[in-house]
This record gives sequence, C-alpha cells and structure tokens, in this order.
Amino acid sequence: MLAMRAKILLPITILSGLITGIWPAGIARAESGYDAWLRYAPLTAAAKAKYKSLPASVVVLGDAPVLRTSQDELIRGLRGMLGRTFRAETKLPQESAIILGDFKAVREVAAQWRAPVLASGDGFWLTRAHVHGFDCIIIAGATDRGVLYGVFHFLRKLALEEDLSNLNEKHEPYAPVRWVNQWDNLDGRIERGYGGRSIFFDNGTVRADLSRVADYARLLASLGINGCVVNNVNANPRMLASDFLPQLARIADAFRPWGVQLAISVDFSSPKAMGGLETFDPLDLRVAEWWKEKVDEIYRQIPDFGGFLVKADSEGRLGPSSYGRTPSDAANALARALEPHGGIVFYRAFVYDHHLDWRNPKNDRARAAYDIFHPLDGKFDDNVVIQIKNGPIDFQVREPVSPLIGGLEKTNEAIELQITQEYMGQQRHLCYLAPMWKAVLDFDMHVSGRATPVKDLVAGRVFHRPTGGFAGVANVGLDATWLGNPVAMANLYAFGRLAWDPNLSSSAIIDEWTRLTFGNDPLVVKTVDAMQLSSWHTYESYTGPLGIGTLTDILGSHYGPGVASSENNGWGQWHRADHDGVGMDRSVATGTGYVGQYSPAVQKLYETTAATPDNLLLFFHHVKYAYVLHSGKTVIQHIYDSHYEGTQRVKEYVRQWELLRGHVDEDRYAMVLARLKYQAGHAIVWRDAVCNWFLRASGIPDALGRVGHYPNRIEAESMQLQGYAPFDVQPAEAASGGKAVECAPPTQQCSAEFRFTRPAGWYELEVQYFDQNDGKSKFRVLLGDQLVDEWVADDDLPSAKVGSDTSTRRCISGLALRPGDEIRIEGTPDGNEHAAFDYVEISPSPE
Ligand code: GCV
Repeated sequence: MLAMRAKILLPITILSGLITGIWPAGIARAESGYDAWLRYAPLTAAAKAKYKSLPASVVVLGDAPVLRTSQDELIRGLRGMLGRTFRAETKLPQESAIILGDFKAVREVAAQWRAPVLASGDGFWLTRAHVHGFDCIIIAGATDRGVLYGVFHFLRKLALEEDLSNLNEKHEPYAPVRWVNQWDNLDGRIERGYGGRSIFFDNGTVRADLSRVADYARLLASLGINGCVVNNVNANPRMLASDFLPQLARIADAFRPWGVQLAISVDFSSPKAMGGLETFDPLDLRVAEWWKEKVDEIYRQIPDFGGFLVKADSEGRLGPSSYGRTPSDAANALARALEPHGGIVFYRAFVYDHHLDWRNPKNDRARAAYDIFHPLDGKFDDNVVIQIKNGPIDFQVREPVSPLIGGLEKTNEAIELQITQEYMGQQRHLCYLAPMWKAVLDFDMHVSGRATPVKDLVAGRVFHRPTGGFAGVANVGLDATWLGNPVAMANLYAFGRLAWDPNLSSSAIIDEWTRLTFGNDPLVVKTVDAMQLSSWHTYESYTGPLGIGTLTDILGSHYGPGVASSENNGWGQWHRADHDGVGMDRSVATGTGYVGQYSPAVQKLYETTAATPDNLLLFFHHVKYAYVLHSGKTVIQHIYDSHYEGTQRVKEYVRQWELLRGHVDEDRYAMVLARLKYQAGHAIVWRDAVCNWFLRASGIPDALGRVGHYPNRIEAESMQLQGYAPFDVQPAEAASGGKAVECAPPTQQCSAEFRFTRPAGWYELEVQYFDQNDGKSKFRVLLGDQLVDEWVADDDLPSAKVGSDTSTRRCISGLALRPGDEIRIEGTPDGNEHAAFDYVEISPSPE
C-alpha cells in the first residue's frame, strides 16, 4: 500500500513542480539549459535549514520598473531554492523584512542606516540592520540597477549555500561600460553565431514575440551587464529607417525592466545609403544635421537609448576614408548628435586593409589599429569610446595584447572580447575563455614606465577617463541553450563577471558557474571545473600553438584546420611557414616593426627570440623548425607533441564527463557528452591535418614516429569497393592519405569491405566520415551479416564540402573481433552529400 501511494504521489509532486516551478530536492528536473545559471534549483534540506530564519517579507521602496523586477526576481529565486513564497510588500511590515531600495529610500525608512561611499554607479550594499526595531536584511543600491544587481548577488549567495548571518558586502563595478554586442542580421541570421537564429530579428523585422529578449536581458542583468548592441557591426542601413525605429523601441521596452540599455550598430554611409543625401562626409554640415535629426528621432521613441557602434573602413565597410577624413572626424560627427541625450559612440579600432601585399615582408596587419588610432589620441570627443579587440589580429587562440590599449591616454577605450567561439571551436569544442581573458586583462602594458594593467587602462582608471570598459561579442540565439551548448555558457558568464570585477580569478568564476549551472555535487564541481579550466590550453595545443595563430580555414568558416589558407592572400593573418621555418618577424630590428608599438618594457619582452615566451614565439619571430624553445624542444617537435597531447586530453574529457552520469540531469548530460565525443574526433582531424602539413613543409619527421604512421587505420580507398569511388580531398591534409571515397549519383547505395586480420579480442571501431550540411546520408556498419551500428549524417557543420570542417568520427565501442571477420561499411547518399568516408580505425578496447 505504501509503495503504491509513493508511486501515485511522485508524479503529483512532479506535476505540481511543473506548475509552481518548485521542485523537490534530489529529483533531477528535465533541463534544457535555458535557465543557464539562473536555475534556482531546490537546495538540499541542510542548506534550506540554514536559511530558515530569513524574513518572510520582501519590501521594495519605490515603483520604478527595475525595482519591481528586483522584487519579483527575489521572490522567484527564493521560491525556487527554498520552496517558500515570500510576501511582496511595498510598505514596511511590523516584522523583519528583506528591504530593497536605493540608498536614499533606505535611508528614509532607516534613519540610523548610513549609505556607503561607492565610487561609481550601479554599486550595491548587502547588510543587516535594525529597522523600526526589527532585524532586517537590506539590499541597497546606488541606483535602481544597483538594487537589481544586489538581488542577483544575494540569490547567488544562496545558490552557493553561503552564510548570510554576518551579511555585509559592498560591491561596485570596475567600469561603467559592461556591454554585449550581437552580430544579428535583420533576416534572422547571426554572423558568427552558433546558437540558432536571432532572438531579435526575423525576415527583415523585429520579432513579434520578444519574450526571449526579456529572458536574455535577465541573464545579462544577473551579471551586471548594462547595455546590448542588438545588430551586426556589418550594419544594415535600414536600422535607422523611420518605420523601423518603433520596432526597435519594442526591444528597448523588453530590456528596460532589467536595466539593459539598447544600442545599435550603424552603417556609416547611412546619410547617403538611406537618408537621401548625396554624401556621408562627416565634415559636411548637411551630414551632421542629418545625424542630429536622426538621433533626436530615436530618443523621442527610446529615451534611454545607449548609442551607436560603428565599424567603418574595415572589411569592405564604407567609412570616413572615402572623403579623406579620419576616424575622429567620423566618430565625433555621431558623438555630437548623441551628446545632448547622454548617448555614446563606440568606434571600433578594427580598421585594416584586407588587400595587403603578402609579398612585402614589412607589411603587417597587426600594426594597423595602432598606426591609425594612436596619432588621433586626444582628438575624440568625451562620449566616444574606441572599442579595441583584445589582440591586434582577430580573436585568435593566442595573441599578445593589442598595443593600442596602451596607446591612448586622452581617449576612452573599451576592450572587445569574443564570447562566441568563432575561432575557438564554435561551441562544438569545449573552450573556456576566462583564462585567456585574464591573461590579457592582467597584462601590464607599462605605459609611461608604471604599472598599467590592461583592466585599468580600459576601465579608464589610469588616465581618469570619463567612461570605458568591456564589450563582449555574445551572439546568443534561439537555441534552448542560447549559445548552442550548455557548457559554452560559461563564457558568457565569465565575460559578465570579469566586466564587473576583472580581479576575479578564472577558477573562482568557473566554480560559481558550475555550481549554479549543474548544482553543488562535489564530483560534478571538481570534474567540470577542471575540464573547463584546462580547455583553452587544450584547444590551443591541438590547433595553433606557439602563437602561430589558430591555423583554421581563415577564408571560409574559421572552423576546421586550414593551414595554408592564411598565406598568399591580402587578409594578413600570415604565419609565413615555408620549407625552412615558420612565424612572422615583427621585431623592430629585422621585421615589421610592430614590437615598437609597445612601451619599452614590453618591447624588451618581445623584441628578441631569447626573451619572447614560447607561447608567443611565432607571433613575433620567424625561426627555423629546429630552433630550440625555452622548454628544450625544437619548434617542430613541439608542434607534433602538443597536437598529440591536446588530442589525448579531449579523449580524457569524454571519460571524465562519463563519470558524471546520474549526477547531472539526463538531458544536459547527453547533450554535453555528444559534443565532447564529437570534439574528441575533430581534435584528431586537427592533429593530423596540422602535423602532416608541417611534416610535408619541413621534411623533419616526428621523433616519436607518430605523424604519417597510423598502424590501426584501414584507408577507405584501400578497401574492396562496390559503388564507392576514391577521390582526392583538397587540401590533402584534410583526409588521411589525402583521399576519401564517395558514393556519387546515380548510384543509390555503396559499400566498402575489408577483412580483419589481427588477433581475436575486444576492439573499438571508429569510422571517419564526412557530414556535409547539404544532405543527410546514411551509414551502416556490418560485421559479417550482423548490423553493428547505423546512423544518419545529419549534423549541421559549417560546410557543404568534403574536408576538415565536415570530417566526423563515429565510435563503435566494445566489438568482439576475430581474424578473418568481414567488416562492411554501407553508405546511402542524400542530396549533395555522397556518404563519403575517409578511413576506419580499429584499436583495442580500453580496459
Ligand atoms: C562581423 C572577423 C569576423 C567577421 C566580423 C569581423 C569584425 O573578421 O570573421 O565575421 O564581422 O571580424 O569583427 O568586424
């Protein structure tokens, strides 16, 4: 009878959980990843007991939208974690309460309470005080936003099960600018977005349903992010059309309750492209007037509008150079229109010539930002911020800090970091970027011979600038996980936390994120923290080590390996690898002179090969393959070894994650496992492509004999083929042996067969096949007549070609094989995808 009751009760409990959002602790909720770090999952009984004496009422002092949001959010969070519905009050009750309000309002109800001195806006103070004789918790903000940030901080403390008994914490943001950028196009696609289509736009208009936008603003606010540029820097002039502005106003309405300011990217040629003028010369009075009227029109509809982001004279975008004008002429024209309303212009320093002559060894794209903007220092208005990518090239896996960050003393600046993993595995590869960002933010530029870390320069603290800070290119989309993978959300989280406080450590941030995202189970926390913390270095090892650049296909997807794609073109992402050596000579003495853009102390670090750290050697110097690193290894052997080590580490991530089965909800467990397995296969594609390319270029073999020797592989082209035909893959290193087989029309089905000749035992069989995005071909693997696996190649990888972007691995584990066994791969093509595959690898099953 009891057992029967339990059976009936459980579904009712779950059902009521669904209705109220309250879940009993210990029952794994179905989780899509949508709630990210704001899950407010039920705490354990022990933790709940700790918070038993929390006051039952939440009083908000004031009725501004952000304050109302603060109260709702606090009640929502407490209900989720503690399973209790706190009372919402607008007046002090005759009992203890949690009081929310700005400093002034709190002071009015609690005469003896003294507001702290906080240097900058949006700070908050969490404390306890006696109010009308009752012990109260006070969440007070310097601004309404500060109150909301205080609420999120308080809820985070609960989720992390921290002690609240001696609550007394003051926090304030490091810098005023803490913005995200989205590269969303009006048709709904997102440039370099890997989490689905735009949450803002579809088919040329703003979406009717903006509930996702409000949820995004909530995530942003929980980190203290206060602005969002909603459209691509490659901006569509239509953004400024009069009939479009009311649509943008709807986005601003969705942001407002969360204290997030709306901003937009603008096409600098808009006065001409959509404004009806014959010019967009920033010094032409008609153009200035046009911007002024347009900005006034915007503010009439969006009074809290944040400002403009501008990409001009870059990658084909029109800019002031069309009229012989400078970036300061351009930025100031816009800034003067925005200034009366308190708006800001973010002018991107990503200005360079992408038709550089690669034959000239003195040409260097890395020099461009400093060469262009440093001479203009002091010429920008005070409401202009120069937005500078962290490195001088373009979000590569490792770059030195952009010298321009130390090159502006009389100009506001913001650092642009990329959350979306354009060059870092596009959310299919685990790559936690906080350690990289920290290395940048903590780097001392030694400007004027004093300690000037990047975080202080961009925050405007060194030269006492009125504004500045942090911009993160987020590119979240409609995918339930926002970024396309739950573990990639650690990067959005880390960006927000660092923008608020760049002194936080990568490990403290990931520890918070893991616990908020997956719960406080020590095994989960330890495992996920360790994987995330090592993942950037892992990614670097099997892609582009030693500062060479990511080595990806820079002319296309920026995803799979494409070593040669950087060379012999005007884009300037050169690594200059040839038969003798590799790397760009950027020294002052013999190279492009780029090193001379740094302060003397930093120049000393990079000018000579002897001083340069190994991890940036090839960014700064051209050396022979036999050059011996500080580590004692030659450059070529380091390239080989790091690729093998990185690949091995990803394989271990799979094993480590598998230990979490049952400790993480099934849905996210499976999602992350699938991604890690994929990554383990794609890391091998990277390893082989890069190592074989350098083996061919250098002619120097791998001392450990691994590169070019794959004893466990059976190449598809060497199998007995029926219907399948071999072909050359371009570039050759994108396939094992340079060849693959395909089942081209009109053939409907093909097979490739081989005989197993090794001793009897348990084996893993891996099929390396190509999953293009223009078809869904089918594969079957048969052992004799027994079907041992089948699958559809239906992933949406970023290419329609057979190559390193699409090369994918399917692992069939635990097969009992006997000498003489016939193994057959059958492929059924679909659309333009011809069920191509590369090889089969058979290795003994791990113990
Ligand atoms: C939005 C890189 C990216 C482009 C991007 C550009 C930029 O080149 O590949 O997609 O354009 O940077 O930051 O403007």
